[in-house]
Amino acid sequence: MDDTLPRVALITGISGQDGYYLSKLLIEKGYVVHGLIPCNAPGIGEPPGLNLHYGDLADGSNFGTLLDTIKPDEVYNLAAQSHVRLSFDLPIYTADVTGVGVLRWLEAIRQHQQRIGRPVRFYQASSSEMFGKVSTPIQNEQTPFHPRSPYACAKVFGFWQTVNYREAYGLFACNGILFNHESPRRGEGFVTRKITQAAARIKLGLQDKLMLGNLDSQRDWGFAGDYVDAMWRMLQQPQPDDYVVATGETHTIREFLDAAFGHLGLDWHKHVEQDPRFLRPAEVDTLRGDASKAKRVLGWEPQVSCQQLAQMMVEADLAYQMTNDKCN
Ligand code: GDR
Repeated sequence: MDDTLPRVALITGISGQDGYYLSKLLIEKGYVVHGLIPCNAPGIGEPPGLNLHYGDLADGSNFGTLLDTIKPDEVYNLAAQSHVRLSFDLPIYTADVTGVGVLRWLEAIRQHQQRIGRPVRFYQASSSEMFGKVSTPIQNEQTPFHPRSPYACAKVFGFWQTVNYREAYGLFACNGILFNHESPRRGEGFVTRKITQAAARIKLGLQDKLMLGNLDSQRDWGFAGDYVDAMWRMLQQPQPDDYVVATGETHTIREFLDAAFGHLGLDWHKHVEQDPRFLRPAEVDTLRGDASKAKRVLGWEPQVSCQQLAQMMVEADLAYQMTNDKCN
C-alpha cells in the first residue's frame, strides 16, 4: 500500500444512522469515502466528501465492478433490512438482504482480490440479536447464538459466512457484534427514537398518545457515534477477529421512558398505551454485552451513558419539532 495516498472506504447502508456517523469519522481521518445507496433510498443528496453509488444487497451484480473501479482498502457492510419486527412479515426478503447480501459482498471481494491482487478489509455489522434467547446474563464472543427472529437468523448466517471467508480464504474479515446503538439519527421505527420523538411532540402539544409493544424487554443501549469508532478500530488491527461492542449496562423500555419523558418533566404513564401490533411472535427478553475484549484489544470505551443518550435524543427531537412546527 502507498502510504502517501488517502485510504479509500466503501460503506453500504451509508444513508442509515451508522453510515452517517461512520462516514463522518472516516472523512475526518482523511479517507476518500464511497457509499452504496439503494435505488429507493430517501434522498440524502450528495453530501460534501461523499461519493454515492447505486447498489442493493439483494442484487450483487455490480459489486465486482464497483470494487474494481473504487479500489477500496476497507468495505463496511452496514446495509440490511434491520427492523426485527418487520422481519417476521418479510422473512424471505430479510434472509436475502440481511443474510445472503453479506455473502454477495464476501464473494465479490474474494474474486476482486484474485483479479486485482490487492487486499481489502471487510467489516460485517453483526448483531447482539444473534444471542436471542440468552444462555448467560452477560454475553461475550463465546456466548452461543440462539436467534429469535428471521432477522437474527439472517445475521447468524452473515456472521458465519464472514468467519468462513476468513478461515477458508484468509480474507481480512471482522464481525462487530454490536448491541443496540442509538442517536438522534436513529430510524423512527425503533423503540428509543419512537419514544424520544413522541416525548418531544407531547411536550409541544402535537400529540397525546404513544402506542408501544412490550415494555418489559431489556436492552444494552449505547451511542452510535461511539460504536462506529469500534468498527474502524477492528479494521486497523494486525489480525482480523470478532468483537462484542456494548456498554455493559441494561435497561428496560420503562426505564428508557422514565429517562426520556422525565427529562421534559412528563409522566409517560399518562400517555403510553399498549398496542399488540408492536408485539413480536418471539421476543428477545434481555441483552447485556461484555465488551472487555474490545476494550483490551482495540482500546475502545463507550463515552455516553443510557441516561445521557435519552437526553441527547429528546433534545434533538424537541429542537427538530420546534423548527418543524414553525414551518407548518
Ligand atoms: P431491537 O430494537 O429489536 O432490539 O433491534 P427495537 O428498538 O426495534 O426494539 C427494542 C425492544 O423494544 C421493544 N418495543 C418496541 N420496539 C419497536 N421497534 N417499536 C415499539 O413500538 C416497541 N415497543 C416495545 C421490542 O419488542 C424490543 O424488545 C435493534 C435493531 O437496530 C437491529 O437491527 C439491531 O441488530 C439490534 O438493535 C442490535
